[in-house]
Formats: sequence, structure tokens, C-alpha cells
Amino acid sequence: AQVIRLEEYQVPFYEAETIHLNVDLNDESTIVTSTVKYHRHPQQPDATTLALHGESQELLSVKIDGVLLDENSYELDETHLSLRDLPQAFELEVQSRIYPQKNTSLEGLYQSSGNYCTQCEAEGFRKITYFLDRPDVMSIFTTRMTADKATNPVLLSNGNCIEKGDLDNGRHFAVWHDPFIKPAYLFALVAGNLSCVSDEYTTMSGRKVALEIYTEAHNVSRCDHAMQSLKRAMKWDEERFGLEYDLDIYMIVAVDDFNMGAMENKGLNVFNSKLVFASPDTATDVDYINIEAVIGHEYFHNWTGNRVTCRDWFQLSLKEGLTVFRDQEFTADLHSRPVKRIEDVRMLRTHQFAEDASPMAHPIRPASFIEINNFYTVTVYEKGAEVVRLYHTLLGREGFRKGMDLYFERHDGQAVTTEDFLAAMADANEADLSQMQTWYDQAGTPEVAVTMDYDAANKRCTLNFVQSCPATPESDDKAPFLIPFKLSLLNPQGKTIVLKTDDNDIAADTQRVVKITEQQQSVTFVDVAEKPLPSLLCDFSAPVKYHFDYSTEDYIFLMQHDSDDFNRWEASQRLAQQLMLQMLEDRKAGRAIGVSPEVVNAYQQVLDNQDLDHALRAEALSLPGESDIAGEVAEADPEAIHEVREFFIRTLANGMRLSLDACYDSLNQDEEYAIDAASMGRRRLKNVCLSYLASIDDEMIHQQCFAQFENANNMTDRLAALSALADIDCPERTKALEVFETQWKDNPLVMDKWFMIQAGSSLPNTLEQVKALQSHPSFDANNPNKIRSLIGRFAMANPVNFHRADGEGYTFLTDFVIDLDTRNPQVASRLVRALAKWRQLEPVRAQLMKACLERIHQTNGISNDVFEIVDKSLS
Ligand code: BAL
Ligand code: ZN
Repeated sequence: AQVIRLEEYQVPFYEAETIHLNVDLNDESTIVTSTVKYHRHPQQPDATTLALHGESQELLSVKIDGVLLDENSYELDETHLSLRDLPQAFELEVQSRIYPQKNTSLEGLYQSSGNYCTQCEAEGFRKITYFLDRPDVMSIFTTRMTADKATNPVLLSNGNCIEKGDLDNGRHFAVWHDPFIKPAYLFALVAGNLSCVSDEYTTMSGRKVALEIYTEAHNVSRCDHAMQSLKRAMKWDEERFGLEYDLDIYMIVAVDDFNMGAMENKGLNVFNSKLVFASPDTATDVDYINIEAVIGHEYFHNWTGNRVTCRDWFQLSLKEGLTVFRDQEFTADLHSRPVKRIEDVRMLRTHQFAEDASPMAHPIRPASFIEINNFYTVTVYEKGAEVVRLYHTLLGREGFRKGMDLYFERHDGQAVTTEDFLAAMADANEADLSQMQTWYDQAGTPEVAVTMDYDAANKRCTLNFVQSCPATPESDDKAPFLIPFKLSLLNPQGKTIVLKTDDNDIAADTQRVVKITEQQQSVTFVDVAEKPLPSLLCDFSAPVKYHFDYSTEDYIFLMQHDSDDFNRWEASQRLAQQLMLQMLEDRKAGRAIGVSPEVVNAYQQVLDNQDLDHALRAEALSLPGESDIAGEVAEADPEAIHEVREFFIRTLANGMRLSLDACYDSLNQDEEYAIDAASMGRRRLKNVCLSYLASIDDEMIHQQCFAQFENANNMTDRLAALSALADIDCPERTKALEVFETQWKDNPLVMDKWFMIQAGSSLPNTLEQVKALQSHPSFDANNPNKIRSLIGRFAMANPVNFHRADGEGYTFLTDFVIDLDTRNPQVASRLVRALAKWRQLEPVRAQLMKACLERIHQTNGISNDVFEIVDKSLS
């Protein structure tokens, strides 16, 4: 497999000014004719050759300036069509045949539920026609489609429809023209029998934009939330960033078979249907929030991604990190900022920190790759967003906005690099941000060791910071990062004190952002009357781990007193983690394990605290997961971790029983269902209470779960009850699963939840259940959502069962991946990552996992996608 390197980047030999696509859709196959005006790139004056990307198609003809080339005048191999002796400018016409009906990779042009759609990012356009399929080649696209009118009444592409009409033999055509230059990865085409939900938005400058959501007819009633979300996103981007939509129409198409969540094609987003459809009976609160966030995310790409795009795929985080940051801010502005921050940090720690600790660790701007699809990662996206947030923390909201304004002013219509973004932020603020570059070049989660010296005689308090970063595949030796480290100091009464330093250059405040730039650094606060307790990394001001020698009492104190919502939550998590790690050690050493009454009391106080909003209480009571704990220990034993965590939860549940019952009862009142932050918070806390209660072995509680399952007037409550029952071997479990299946067997998205719940169960026969469920009529081994719900959930989020000591979980996944790879390498390569962390497991499991990776490695014909993950995992 070929390694592609950032340092080898070259501007293309030719630029493509315009591309006319003619797509003739037929039942058997599709004929694509592309006519492109190329001219030599000014920076490549000697170029006379051109290697066009193209694969999985039958080349029918090649013409230059209207003259047909014979087969000796070009070279054709599996991945390129190479031309030679080219003039400065010419028109190339290429005709080829493709087979969308047989395309199971879901890349390029394919069919989902009988409708045609495309996915071109990153390199799918080359499966449609021969072209310079790279993001720095930006062209004006015009697309003409012809198809049978009865089966494909709707014909869509990017931009505006400029012509349409009927043809002979029941066929019809449509021509779409996109006035904005764009790279091929933003091209989209949709054809099929779809219904349209329409609305309208008036932009801040008074232009009317038609909004259209396309779906199969039976889902039309479930699009309202997506439409309202789109309008909220359009308004938010105007208000927060001054960015207005630029075309007269914005279309979203929902499809069932989709490798990703959604795709920001210019003016024609294609969405995984799970991120469009919502109704109270089918979608949970989390679904509602996710739909709004992803609709926002794709919309925000119109500026950060489409108007200003990436020079090459190494720059992916330029658009993705920035756009994730924007969608995070959108959700935070519309709902609860602390809750959103907590959820994002939880997700980053669980998934991105784990990636950083794995053989797949890479910088947010990788220096090399084999298959770019493997780099749509939590590192590029979520850590990338954290790095964008660093600018925001360093420059403030206004400074950040100035940087964004300059970025658009300089680069609208261009394909640029992360250096360009850094320069815009720095120049707009006349700031030296050069050290920010290390965040783009170095992988790994930096660690900051913090110590405190208190000088009572002089009332001075010094905090010392030492930063380090573990070795990762790209480098052992790391330059120091620029870490904005936000902190405050609590006095013994629990009040945050005003922070003053000797040099009074920063306005005194109770929070301070210490800019750590060196490997070792200190800051001294003066007039500190009593020995304080520090509250560190407030708001998770940088994507780092920190260490401070907090005692259990310190954490309990912070849980009670910290004025920062985020850090109060943080204390609840760190305390739980510290205690579970201690219990693991005790268990290993044969000592008894236990939880002190003070600890139980601390969590109970959170639960009972009526002043704290419901969602924040729920977050504090949702403890770090098994994989979080596994990430903190060497030679992890998933069974031991599961046992310890279950023990901890059960002990808390027994200790807090009266409060849990009282809280549950007070929140389980009949009330009208509403999707607003307050109602969602109440449901969240109620269901956290239920899950604690369900850890207690008590038949009454099984009945309580079943009662909630039966009586719920919304999917959030119903699913929470089902999920609690899923871990308990009781008659109510069987009954609830049957009722659910009978009710929802015809709704694929709801059935995804049913598969997911069973695949995530901690009961010992789960692997056998998962195997059996593959034959269920609602399962479809070619549908990514189904694969993720059943196989993905089992392998990625059920540690105790996936890591069965007999290795059967690994064998099952390996067989599945090898088979799936022949049809859909992208999804196969996601799943195989479950085996990548073999070195972190205890030796017996580690060897079993390694043997599975070796089996895949030796399999003939595995894709580059899977090869890259497996190869890196073994090396
Ligand atoms: N660009 C791929 C999907 C997304 O990140 O929006
Ligand atoms: Zn994106």
C-alpha cells in the first residue's frame, strides 16, 4: 500500500475551470460523460502530462478538443487515466460506464432504497468519472441528469436548477448549475422517488432562501425538527459570525444507507436518515439534540469547508475541527453551556484520549496516511475543535471573531492550510501564536503535573506546572505545547478568591488563564490569606490530562463548593475514577473493597441538591465508563473493571436508595411531553435514578422498569427503561424486548435501538444473542446503521462481553470484518479498530487479539482501509 505524505504536496499540473457532467441513469448501468476545460497551472509552466483519478468504471471514450484518442495515446490503470503531450489549455471529454446498483462501498454514486445518491468526500468522485479528484482543484459544476420519470421523478444536484423537461420513452432530464467554484468532493447528485418538505428562510440581508428536505413519503411527518434546526442554524451563524447563506435553495436528502452521519455537499446535503427523522415516539432527547447539532454542522460547513476549503486532505481538521467547534457553540448558545461542555469533554476523553494512547495516534494534521478515510477521526474532529477553542480562550470571543473575519476576507474561494488559519488568528489580533503550531504537528495527550506551595508567612501561593507528552508513532520527543490553563483558588470556606500576582498586568479576577508555554513554569498569587485548594483546568481549557495530589476529602469539597459548574462535575468524575482504580488494586491484592459513607453522602448531596439543575445532577451521577477506567491502567482486565464499577454503582444505589426513590417519584409525574432543556433535564435525571435503582437486585424494581417502559409517552423514557432491563435476566426483560419488536419491526431506525440495546447488554450470553440477531429479518449486513448498532455496539461499547476471556468476541469480530471488507471497506475499517488496543490488555487477551489482527493481515485482498489500521496496530 502506498503512503501519501504531506511533505510531498505539489500544486496540480492543470486546473479545471469548468466541468459539465452528463449522467444518464439506467436500470442496468449509468453512462457518465464529463467535459472539462483544463488549463496549465501558472506554477507548473513545464507541465504537459495529466494523471486523472478514476476507478471502478469502464472507460468508453476519451476526446481532446473534440478529437477521439486511440488507446495508444493514453495510459489506463486501476486508479488513473494518464494523458501526455498536452497543450496549455484544452477541453477533455471522457465517457465511462458505472454500476451504481452494485456499489456496496457507498462511495461514489450508489443506490439506497432504490434511490440514487452520491458520497464523494473524500475520494468518491473518482468512482463517477475521471477527474482531478483533489480538494485544491476547484471548478464550476454544471450537471445534466436523465432518468426514467416514473421511478425517478426527482432529479437534484448542487446549485440551482436551470432547466428541466420531458424526453422520449418516459424519461426526463434536469440541469443544475452551481455558481460557486468547488472541489469535486462537494459534488452531489440525487435521483429517485422522494417527497419534499419545504419551508423558507429570509437571510439577514433580506434574501429569501427555499429550504427543502427530501425523504421517502412515509417519513415526511418526521422532518419538522430537522427543518426548524436548519432555520435556527442559519440565524445563529448570522448572529454569531456574520455569515449568511449564499444560494437561493438549500436541500437536505435523507438516505438510509450512509457511511457517515451527513455530508455538506454545496446546497445539497445528503444525510443519514437517523440524523433527520424525529418524533417523540421514535427519537430520544439525545437524537433530537444530535439532529440539531449535525444539521447545524453541515450548514456551518458552507463557509468553513465549502467557501474556504482544504488544500489537501492533511488539512482536514482545518474544516472539521473548526466546524465542530462552531456546532458545539451553536448547541451551547441554544441550550445549556455547562451541560454541552461536559458532554463534549466526556466524549473527548473516552474516545480521543483512547485514540491518542493507541497505535493509531496521529496529530490533528497528520503527516502521512495510506487511506484518508481512516483519518475522519475523533482526533481530527474533536481534538481539532479543542485546538480551535484554544484560540477562543486565548483571544476571547471578540478576538476570535476578528480572526474569523480576516480568515474569510483573505481566503474566500481558496483551498488553504491550517497555517493560514493560524496566521489569520494571529494577524487579526497582532498576537504571536507561533507556538500553536505544535498542536498541529504533534500527537498525544499532553500531561500537566501540578503542585502547590503555600507560604503562610508571606501569604503567597505558588502553582508549579510541568508538562510532558507520551511518545506516539510520529515522535518520541515533543516540543512544549502552548497550554491555556484556567484555574481558581478556593479558600477553606469554599469561596473562590480574587487572584492577584506581583505584576498586576492582568485584571484581578477569581479565574485566571495561565499560559503555560515552557516545559516547567510557575505562577505565584499574592495576598492569599489561608491555604487554598486549587480548582484546575476549569472548563477543560485545554485538551490535556492533569495530575494534582487531591485527597478524597478534597474532591468532596470541590463537589460541594466549586463555583464552576464544569469543575464541580469534574470533581465527581475524578473522585469516582480514583476510588475505582483503588478498588481494582485492592481486588488484585486480595483486599476487601468498599465505599466509605462520606463518599456515598457526597453523591447523595448532589442528587438531593434542589438548587442544581436536573441535567447537571444527572451528569455528576453518570460515572466514568469501563473503557475510561481501562485507559488508566496497564494490562487491563475488563472483567475486573466491570465488577468493580458495578460494585461501586450498586453500593451508591443502596446507600442513596431513599433519595433515588424520592427523586424518581418526584420526576415521574404525568406531564406533557416537551423538547426543551428543562424537560430533557428532568427526564435525564429520572432515568439516571432508574439505572442506579436497576443495579439493586429487587423484583419490585424490575416491575418499576417495566411500568416505565409501558407507560412512557416518549422514546427517551421507554428506551431508558428497556436499557435498564437489558442488563437483568428477568421475565420483564424478555417481555419488553418482544413488545418493542412487535411495535417497531417496520421502522428501521427504531429497530437500530433494539439491536443496540441487546448488543450492549452485560449478560453473559450476549455474544450468542448478537450472532443470532444477524439472522433477524430487520438486520441488514449491508446497512451501516445496522452494522454499527449490532456489531459496532458489541465490539466498541460492551467491554465485558467483547473481551470474553475465551477470545470468542475477537474471533466473531474478525470473521465479520473480513467478510464486510469485501463489500464496504470504510465501515470494516471502523470496526477493526476495536482490536487495535491489544497492548493495553492483560497478556492472555492481548495475545488472542493480536492473533486476530495477524489473521486479518494475512488475508488476501484486504482493502487499504483495513490494512492500514491492522498494520499500524501490529507494528
Ligand atoms: N465532511 C464529512 C461529514 C462532516 O464532517 O460533516
Ligand atoms: Zn464536518
